[in-house]
Amino acid sequence: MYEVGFIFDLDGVIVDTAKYHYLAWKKLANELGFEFTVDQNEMFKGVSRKRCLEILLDIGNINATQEQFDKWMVEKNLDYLDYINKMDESEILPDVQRILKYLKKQNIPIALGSASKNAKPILEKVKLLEYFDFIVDGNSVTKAKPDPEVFLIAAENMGLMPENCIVFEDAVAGIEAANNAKMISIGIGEEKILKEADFNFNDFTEIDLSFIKKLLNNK
Ligand code: B16
Ligand code: MG
Repeated sequence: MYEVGFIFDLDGVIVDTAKYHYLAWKKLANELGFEFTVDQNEMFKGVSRKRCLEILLDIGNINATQEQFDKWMVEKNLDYLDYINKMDESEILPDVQRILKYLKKQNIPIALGSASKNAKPILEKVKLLEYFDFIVDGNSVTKAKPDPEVFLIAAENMGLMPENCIVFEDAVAGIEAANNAKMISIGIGEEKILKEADFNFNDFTEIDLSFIKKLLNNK
């Protein structure tokens, strides 16, 4: 009997929704009269929608009233949802299903730990919802990553101690959150960016089952 659980971030780990967030934020920036670049979009990864808009308005040097702020949050999300609604299984990042299937077969609890308030519809769209025993997302938390709240709630839901949880993350703030939660952090993406992670892989194709088995048996 294993006593570990796995927590997956969503954007950048399971699917690449960052490109859709980018297009929706760029549209808003352009409407407000300034440019928003792909490089600037890097700052938005793993960051809550509200914080993203604050950063965007800083970039554009725009002072918004509360009413405008709320309106732009809604507008951006509606544009983002237009992209999400067109998603299907082909957008799942390489080999994510292989790892999820293996964990499911071993009866290992699986949770989602994402900052997104759209996590559930996205998992439904790409037909992965059934793999997840627990969904902890932007609707469940009050504090954003790097605060460990999202992952600690996932651990609590799985009935596990944080040190027995393993987190897959693509964002610096997410790795920090996992480390702050005293969990095992696995960086998915560039090692030089995610250097604080306990382990690093460019993507799931690099993760073989012997590595997962080792994580399972070390506990
Ligand atoms: P939403 P993750 C994050 O997802 C994204 O990386 C980040 O860019 C986005 O602002 C945030 O979700 C909130 O998303 O607007 O859908 O609530 O990486 O934590 O899965
Ligand atoms: Mg992410």
